[in-house]
Amino acid sequence: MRSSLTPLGPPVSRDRIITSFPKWYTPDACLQLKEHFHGQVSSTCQSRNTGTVGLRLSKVVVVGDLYVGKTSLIHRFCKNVFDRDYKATIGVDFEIERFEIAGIPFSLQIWDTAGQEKFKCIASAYYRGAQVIITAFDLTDVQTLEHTRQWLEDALRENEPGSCFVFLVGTKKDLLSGAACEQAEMEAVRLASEMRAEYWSVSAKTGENVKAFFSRVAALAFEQSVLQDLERRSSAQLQEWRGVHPRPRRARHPPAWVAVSWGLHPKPLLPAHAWTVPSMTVEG
Ligand SMILES: Nc1nc2c(ncn2[C@@H]2O[C@H](COP(=O)(O)OP(=O)(O)OP(=O)(O)O)[C@@H](O)[C@H]2O)c(=O)[nH]1
Ligand SMILES: [Mg+2]
Repeated sequence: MRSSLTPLGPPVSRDRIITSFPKWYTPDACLQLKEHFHGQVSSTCQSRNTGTVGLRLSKVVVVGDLYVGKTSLIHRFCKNVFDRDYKATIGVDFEIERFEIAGIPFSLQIWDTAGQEKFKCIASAYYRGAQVIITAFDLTDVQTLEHTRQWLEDALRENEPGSCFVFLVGTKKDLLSGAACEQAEMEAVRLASEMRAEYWSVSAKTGENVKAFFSRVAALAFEQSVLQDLERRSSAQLQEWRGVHPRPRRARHPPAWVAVSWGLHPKPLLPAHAWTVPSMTVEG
């Protein structure tokens, strides 16, 4: 079954339809603990009053060391494939993924960047304007976790402070189990809290948590876009209203000294002593 609400292009596939707010991976490192869409967002979606949200693309940038599995994660989600062979990303690449969230069409533009040092300057040119930054590391390689701070710092530098949702994603979950997995996740959750990021463990190989993760990304980005759009429209309306109803100008009175010297003011406004002419002693 497919939804037919999208105004542009073919309808979105069923597994891209989000009706309830997707849950976090762990409450110890999550961006929002709530379980429902913001009330204002729900009512705006119900009345189909979401402005241009459905027509815009929300930019998601995926960064992290080479070989951690950024491309594999994106390909698993967008194409449902997994390639065991490593093909380094050269510079950048992107995919567009369409959703229907609370009945409204919404699209993510997911940028896959190269982890190799020699491509870093090409990739960093694409960080600007990100609504979501995903910093990926390999759960089996602690060094890649340590490097996520630097990747995040570089990506944030190109964006307005506080404007991006940040995710920390541990990849290749299928390669770890039991205590080793718990240990790796514990360290990652600690770092995620410091980075103010939401933490997720995923496997591109098995597909574990991949859809749930991107649904969460899409829902948070969507909600923020709707709220920002509402805010933009209400401030535009206010400006317009002010244009039609200009503020009454304050009555212009002449300054007090003019009023006094023109005799408009019955009494001097300054204290009496300020008006006293210094007495002159006439010697006789
Ligand atoms: N077992 C396992 N291997 C994975 C997983 N994800 C990726 N890999 C393997 O890890 C290697 C690197 O994956 P890529 O997705 O190409 O890594 P990347 O981060 O895009 O690398 P760069 O483009 O160089 O930055 C490949 O051989 C993948 O098959 C996973 O979830 N499980
Ligand atoms: Mg790649």
